[in-house]
Amino acid sequence: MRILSGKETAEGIKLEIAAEVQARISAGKSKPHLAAILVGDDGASETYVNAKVKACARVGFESTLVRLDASISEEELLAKVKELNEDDRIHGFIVQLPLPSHISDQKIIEAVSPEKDVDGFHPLNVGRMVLGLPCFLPATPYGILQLLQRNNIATEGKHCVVVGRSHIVGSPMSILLARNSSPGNCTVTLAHSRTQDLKKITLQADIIIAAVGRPRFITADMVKEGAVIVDVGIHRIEDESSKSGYRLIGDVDFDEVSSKVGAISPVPGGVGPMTIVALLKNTLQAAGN
Ligand code: BQF
Repeated sequence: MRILSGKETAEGIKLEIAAEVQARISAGKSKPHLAAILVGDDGASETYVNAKVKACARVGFESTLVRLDASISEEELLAKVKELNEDDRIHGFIVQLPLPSHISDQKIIEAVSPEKDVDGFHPLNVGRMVLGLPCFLPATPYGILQLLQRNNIATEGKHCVVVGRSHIVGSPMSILLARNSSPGNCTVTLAHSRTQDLKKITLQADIIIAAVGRPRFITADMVKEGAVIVDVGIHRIEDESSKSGYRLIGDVDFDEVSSKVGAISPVPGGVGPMTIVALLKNTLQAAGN
């Protein structure tokens, strides 16, 4: 069994990005500049935003973190989005999700200028993705494509079962893997919570993308011997032996699945670091030539 280390793969990509930043600077161009809006003080969201800011520093990007109180109105947040849309110093920005329940995620997503939408969540970018036109790809599916490509996982003609149909992961992943490109050209099944006889379907998969959002949902009896498993899940479980009091696990029961499969991405250190690096790639793209 091979471990698909997102951590190592992402390190290599970060070196490439850092070199491109240096080349930009030598050519008298600006550093790519990513901004992130964080609303409220949800612990996990803070961790994710901090990881993005740190990654920017690692590759020589500028970054700006905009922290706003959880009680901010939708109108005030829209005004901040408009401000970032109009700020020429910022090439791309994200609004960390989820937002407090009194604010509409969709309304905020649609307010972000598509040219600065490095999360690729704006309907214009989603539509362009579906059509195979140039766009910002959503970071997690983009990161997974990079993980497969850079670890030489063959996808052409393979049966890929995506479990989970979220707008951020499952749905775009199914579209990207079905495209006539590389990685791509998969026969894709998109399974979800209403799928009947899921095990019968996952047992046919050459590649499983586990993005259901349930801890250890994919068990050994559900996977074909030699299959490639990409675990998108990220769950905190109590762990008294760890100094934080918790540890991270995925949507796949790694301990029982790993001995049966051809390759598997771990949690942590799998898809997560690839998501961050995909955001960096989008930001570099947003900065232009
Ligand atoms: C790792 C995310 C659910 C909901 C909103 C590295 C990240 C995670 C894990 C990270 C995620 C998950 C992010 C690891 C960003 C991925 O070493 O395993 C990095 O920072 N992520 C997010 O911004 O919003 C989320 C998951």
